[in-house]
Amino acid sequence: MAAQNLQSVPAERTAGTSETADAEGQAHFDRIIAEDSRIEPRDWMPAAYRKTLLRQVSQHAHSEIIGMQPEANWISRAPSLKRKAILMAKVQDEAGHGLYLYSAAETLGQSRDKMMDDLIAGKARYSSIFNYPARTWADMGAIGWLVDGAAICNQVPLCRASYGPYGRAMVRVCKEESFHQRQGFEILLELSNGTPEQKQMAQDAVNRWYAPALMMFGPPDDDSPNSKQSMAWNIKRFSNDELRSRFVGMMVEQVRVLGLTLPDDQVRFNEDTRKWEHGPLDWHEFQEVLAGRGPCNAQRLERRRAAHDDGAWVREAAAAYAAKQSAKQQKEYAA
Ligand code: FAQ
Repeated sequence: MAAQNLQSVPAERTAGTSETADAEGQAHFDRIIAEDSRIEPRDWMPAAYRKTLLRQVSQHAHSEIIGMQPEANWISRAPSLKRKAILMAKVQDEAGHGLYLYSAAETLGQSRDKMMDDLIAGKARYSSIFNYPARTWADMGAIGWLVDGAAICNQVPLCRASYGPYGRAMVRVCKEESFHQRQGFEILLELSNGTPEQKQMAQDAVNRWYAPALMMFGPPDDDSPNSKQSMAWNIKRFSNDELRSRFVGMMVEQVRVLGLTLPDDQVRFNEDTRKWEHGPLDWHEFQEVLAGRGPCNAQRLERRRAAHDDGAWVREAAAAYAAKQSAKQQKEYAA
């Protein structure tokens, strides 16, 4: 992991009140990036860096929250008490990830209320993958194995992201995602070793989630407008295609242990490039999902809005309690 940035720009420089201050801030920022060290919230940072991070971190937070829905759908229908308990724990973990990420995004100067308003107004992005339906219990396995697997592949390098609060949040998120991936793998393994119908159900789920999971890594490098700059700023460490190729390599090994197959007869290791290759993906479908026209976009947002409305009294109660505690503390300090 990159060394921590202990040396920060003094407060008067961070305000960026003069051109000199900005120039000094920029020089400090450039040095931190060149040293592969960390930018902290108190540091001066270019407006475009702040904007990019806010975009990525808030989208990531929204993904975790919306991502609870396909699995929450199966909590009441889990095949045993043990499976129900495990699934509930996993879905709760995703809520926690949203919490860490919204907190990290808040350090960039955006309020959580504003981020939430953008999400429920349909103005904010979240991962394409969560707009696909979870049709059978085997989908819980496929989501854990493929979706959490893709998330780990994408997010382990983000533990070294140049923005301190994001990178640190990612460390814990990745640890928890590893548990999620194993639970998904184990569900598929059990189904694969069950009756022929159960094995078929596992294979069908893998067939349905494979391509959307590959598209989670984002558009091909040639169509990825943000990658170059994000990599120059040490936010992203690898390109979308590079991570997608690594993911395919991981899945090729694991699917054999599962006794299943990947629905892609063009997967191969290219000896010349030393990279895994896969068959064509439907990027038109990806763009449709991003435009809000995926199979479950409307349902996911509607559910999120309803949950937000239902939770209003909890937020009000929590705010009233916090205000009371703070007033009590002030009184104690004054005494
Ligand atoms: N879905 O130029 P790029 C999880 C957008 S968490 C929707 O390549 P960038 C855990 C992109 O925003 C899953 N939109 O963009 C879990 C941009 O649009 P904009 C979420 C996408 O940022 C498991 C445009 O396309 N993970 O799974 C997607 O350099 C199970 C051009 O793209 C993260 O968010 C997409 N898949 O690279 C939870 C990881 N891909 O903003 C519950 C952090 C691209 O300019 C259950 N994020 N777009 O309007 C990242 O690593 C990056 O943001 C990428 C995209 C790689 C997603």
